[in-house]
Amino acid sequence: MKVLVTGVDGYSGWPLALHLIARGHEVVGIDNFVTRKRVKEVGSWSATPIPSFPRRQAAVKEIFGKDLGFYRGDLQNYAFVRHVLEHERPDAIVHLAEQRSAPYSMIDVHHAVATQVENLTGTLHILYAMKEACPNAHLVKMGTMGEYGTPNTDIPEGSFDVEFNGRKDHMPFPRQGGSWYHWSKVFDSGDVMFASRIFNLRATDVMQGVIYGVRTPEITDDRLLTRFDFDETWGTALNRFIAQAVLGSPITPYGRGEQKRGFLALEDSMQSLRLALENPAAPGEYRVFNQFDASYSINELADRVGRIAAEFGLKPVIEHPADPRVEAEQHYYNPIHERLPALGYKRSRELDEVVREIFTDLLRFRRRLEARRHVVVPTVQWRVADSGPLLQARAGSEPTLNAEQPPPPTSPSIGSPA
Ligand code: USQ
Repeated sequence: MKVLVTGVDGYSGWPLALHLIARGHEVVGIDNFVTRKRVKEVGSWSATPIPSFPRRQAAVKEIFGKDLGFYRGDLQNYAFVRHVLEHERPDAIVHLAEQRSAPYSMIDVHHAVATQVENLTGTLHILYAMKEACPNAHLVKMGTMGEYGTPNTDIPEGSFDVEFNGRKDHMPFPRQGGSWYHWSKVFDSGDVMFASRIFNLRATDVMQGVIYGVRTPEITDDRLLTRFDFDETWGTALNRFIAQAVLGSPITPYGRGEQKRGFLALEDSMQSLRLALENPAAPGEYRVFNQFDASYSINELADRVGRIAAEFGLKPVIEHPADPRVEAEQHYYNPIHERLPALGYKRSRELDEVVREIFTDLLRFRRRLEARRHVVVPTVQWRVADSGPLLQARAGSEPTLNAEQPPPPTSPSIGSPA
């Protein structure tokens, strides 16, 4: 199968390309390298050294003996998107190329707008280009478990039966995003669902939990490493906790630490996406997969990291800073996840073994963590509009809007000293 992966240079896109190539699929990628720029914008970098994309392609050729096709370009440019789809006519598209950080979207109005404009525009461009160029292709769209929020009920896979005032229907489950980023995914979901109906497209919307880990079996060489972010904006809680332990910095579960999320190892996320690709939705079908393995509270993650850190001779302390986010710090959480197991999904990695693997890698790259140790401390407050302390303190730059995107109309103060 020929698969187009948008965001192929990213944390998930890169190992997905390797995973598919290793299994005989043809992969073509798109990226504009905006994540590399934006991580720099907050003064950070990947703990793992990431080669340039041409060097990544050369490593794939050498190690797998296969070509990884690539287009450098921006999904904000419809002519570009249509050109790629017309030229490649892929069997499937895995759409990962979105601004993926909730904290980044909460910095100020400009980051909120950039997140939503880019994410929604890129998705709409893909939907229209699919209609014009490859209407039989299957879209696997990366959404997030965070679209549902944390309701006090079980969470179905996308939709549920409702009875109201004596009448019944099957309807989308209510979405309650917890950041401008999460809302962009909610709006995307509505657009993909609608497009599948009017354009008769095949679509799978993946509600993915928090991914952890830095390795998959295909990453056999340092040139094939995927990125590992640990700063406040781009690093997820578990990745950050391990980096904090390596740095001797306190581990920071926010607030009461009883926030629960669904988690999935990187390798199992690749397995899930491949299963979705190999078992496509029918024409006109919009289906939703809840993609995670197990739920943990943030306190459980912190405790595990602390326990496993001791095996490496580290003695981290756990501190609870006030929660900078606006979120429930204690809540019910029980999402259903049955559709992927029904396709043959089996969990292959346990949390503890992956945490040990991350420690092993991060200790190798400790000097890269040391060189950016200031970025692990949380500074952004979600409650205060336009505070922008993170950018002012660290970066001194405007958000990196994608090419062809006009600058925001009023952004003179982002990161500027005045
Ligand atoms: N948290 C801490 N301490 C930290 C960092 C985070 O307690 O130092 C807490 C947050 O307050 C939150 C939880 O950990 O309650 C998860 O935060 P996170 O930064 O690990 O993940 P999140 O912002 O939810 O976003 C990540 C990915 C995003 C993906 C999402 C899946 O960045 O792309 O969509 O996980 S989900 O969480 O299911 O929405």
